[in-house]
Amino acid sequence: MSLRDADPEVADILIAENRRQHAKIRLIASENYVSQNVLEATGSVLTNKYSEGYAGRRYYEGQQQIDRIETLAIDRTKDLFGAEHVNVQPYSGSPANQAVYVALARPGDRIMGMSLAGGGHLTHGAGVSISGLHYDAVQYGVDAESGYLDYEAIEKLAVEARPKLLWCGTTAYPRTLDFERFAAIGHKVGAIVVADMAHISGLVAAGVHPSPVPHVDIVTSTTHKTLRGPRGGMIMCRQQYAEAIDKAVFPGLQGGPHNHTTAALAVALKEASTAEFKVYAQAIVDNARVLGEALAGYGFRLASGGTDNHLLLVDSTSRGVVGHNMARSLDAAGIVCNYNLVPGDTRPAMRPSGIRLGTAAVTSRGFGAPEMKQLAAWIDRVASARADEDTDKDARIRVNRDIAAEVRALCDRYPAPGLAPV
Ligand code: DSN
Repeated sequence: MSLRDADPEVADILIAENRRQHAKIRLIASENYVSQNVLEATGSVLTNKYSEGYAGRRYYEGQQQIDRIETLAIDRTKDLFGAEHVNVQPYSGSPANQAVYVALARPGDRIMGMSLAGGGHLTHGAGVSISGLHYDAVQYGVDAESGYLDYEAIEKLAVEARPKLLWCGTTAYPRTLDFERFAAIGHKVGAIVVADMAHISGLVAAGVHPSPVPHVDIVTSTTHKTLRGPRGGMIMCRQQYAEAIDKAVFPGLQGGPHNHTTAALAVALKEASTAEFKVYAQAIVDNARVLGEALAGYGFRLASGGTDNHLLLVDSTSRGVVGHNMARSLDAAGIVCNYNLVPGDTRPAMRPSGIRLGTAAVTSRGFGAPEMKQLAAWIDRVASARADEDTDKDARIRVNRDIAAEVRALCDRYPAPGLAPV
């Protein structure tokens, strides 16, 4: 019996989400469209298997194929990134980062990472996460004026704080990270240096962003952002930390790995090692730059003045619209993003000044420079309608609805990978 016959309620939701993903433009910087082959591996019989432990050392029998797939994913990660040791079992990025704490720190130890407001991640020491609640977290941010990381200030803070772990890596920073500099700062004060390259791992794989692997002690990543794999996590480390990391992931934090995800990751890693993927990653960066330049031309202020990577932080108050309202209106116009704090923001996180835009997903659809300029023009129209006090609510709804129809027409010309035809 098909899913449609057995459970029409769920089938309807899946179809509606497929339609939404087709008909709207995805600018959420942490999302992407996986290939049909990655989807196929994700929805495979490997979801049926328990396999606590590691290849050759499991607590369940019947691991003949599971050991093969996990070893393949590990070997492909090592080849792609040049890592000494790899663990592909973390369920996602936050559990991967949590495993680093479990392996290498004790509750109460001092750790240092980038603040959420500055563009870091919750797990880098934010007060509301275990990383800030259970550890003595010292936080750095970006320079409020320039929007860039200030490595001298970070070094000064590290010398004062002498953290056990120094985190580098971002979720909302549009510029290249100097991992060599971070490693030098951390090692000078005796810290273990951890790079969280979740957002940029696809760019790193393609050589479009410098790799942290040669410089830092541990590298964590999600697998579903620019890397364009299934939702999951991974940890790479120097051999000296291998045993501690593996023990922290299992049995420290997790039970059985999600083998269907491991299989899909192996597929994605093979895709990411191709010449086509290098072209794709370069196009992500080129698209972000073109989108940024076009938005700046419409008077939007960009954090740090532009981008080197896949994302832009746009201060929408520069066009008279707070981030939350901008993101809501854009969604009504068929353009999906998230609202975000910008450097030096004095507004609360739920009503911040800006939006974050990423080009990984639209580049997977095949968008290029002309579509980026079109996108900027739509974003300008949405902002104008939202900011104009003479535009009443009905007129604004009409503007957004008109743009949504134009967006839909463009999306019809660029079907997204992996989606069923609509
Ligand atoms: N914070 C998520 C993002 O960047 O969207 C990832 O964890």
